[in-house]
Amino acid sequence: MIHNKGQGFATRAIHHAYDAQEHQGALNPPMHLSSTFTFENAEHGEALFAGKCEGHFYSRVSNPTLSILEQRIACLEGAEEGLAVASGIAAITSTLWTLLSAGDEIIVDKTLYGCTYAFLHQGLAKFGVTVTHIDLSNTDNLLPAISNKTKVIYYETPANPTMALVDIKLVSEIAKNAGILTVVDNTYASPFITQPIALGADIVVHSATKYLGGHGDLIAGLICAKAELIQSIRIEGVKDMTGACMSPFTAMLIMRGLKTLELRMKQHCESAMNIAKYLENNTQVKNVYYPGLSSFSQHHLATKQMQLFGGMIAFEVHGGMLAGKRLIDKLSLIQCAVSLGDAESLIQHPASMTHSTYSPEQRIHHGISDDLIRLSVGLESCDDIIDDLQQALNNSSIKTVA
Ligand code: 3LM
Repeated sequence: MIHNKGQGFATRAIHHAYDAQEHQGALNPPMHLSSTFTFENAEHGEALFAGKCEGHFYSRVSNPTLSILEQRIACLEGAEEGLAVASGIAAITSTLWTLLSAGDEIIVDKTLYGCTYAFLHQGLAKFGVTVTHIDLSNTDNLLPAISNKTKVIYYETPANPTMALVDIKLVSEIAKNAGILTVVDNTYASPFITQPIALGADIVVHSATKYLGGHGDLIAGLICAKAELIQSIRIEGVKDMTGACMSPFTAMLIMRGLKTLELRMKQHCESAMNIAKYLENNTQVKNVYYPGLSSFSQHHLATKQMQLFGGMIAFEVHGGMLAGKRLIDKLSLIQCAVSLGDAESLIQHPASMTHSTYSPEQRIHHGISDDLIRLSVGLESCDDIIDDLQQALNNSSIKTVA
């Protein structure tokens, strides 16, 4: 294995946990398309099942190709171990089902991705877990919400779709003092921008479908934490509860994506900054939410815990939801689609798409405005993305407010 302590992010994203010379010189890790693995003898099989020796026995539990990816993402997140699963939602469900039991309480942020919200309220709540939302962008709300039943604190930063940030260091400190585990969904930022574990978080979950894969051609999830936690999530959450393992082919595609993660993130961030400024200066645009703007209410926190400010922007145009939808319909380069972190710029309307799992009343309560438009800034030439926004704003009869 290549020893890479002290190497840069991109080097680790390309090389960590793989030595071609151990694989007949193959530059890329081989894809182990094998559901099962043979034992040396019956005693070896028994020892593997009892966890008394290391090795693979069934790909729902572990697989050599996945293992390289798992070590690589753990290295990028600064975690002891990683775990590859079938989707971002599989990462979330496998983790939370492992950590929580009936009677426990989970404190979650006010605003979360739509299907995470649905899982918490329709999934976890059905099995007797109490779900308490608080606005974690104000850390003062946390201590009063903690009870002796609180086992987990869960949040996204930046939050999908509002872009609200959570102070990872502060929340981790409060949680540690109270003996509570924190789980951070790091999908929006990616480990290139924020590494929650270094700031004190216990577990990081990812939708690897997004920036980590980076090309819109797969669905996948990743989990990072201390070895002991990963082992319980692997055995209880993935092997026995969800069965939501990743295919070796998907692992290969993610490792291909990771090779350019740093390059891509730098470009996503540079373009997003330019586009956020362009939108902010446009009189047809009412509000722009981007952590890199000095007008962003949590800009100071962003500069503390984000290396760059990400590729996601939320904004509202004058004239509200209908005007926003008209704008989306006039775009031609920017594609109207959910998901994010792809090479293609993607735009969508959270209230009717990604966050339609919330009722209209819940959306108001959770701070998701009907007027909000979400843009995932892609890797096209930035001027072309701005030109497309400009022509769509010109052609969608959105009023101008000076
Ligand atoms: C989306 N989001 O367009 P998968 N955590 C976060 C996410 O944004 C997502 C997941 C977890 C979107 C997907 S909506 C139908 C499309 C912060 C996904 C779940 O299971 O890999 O999709 O990840 O915002």
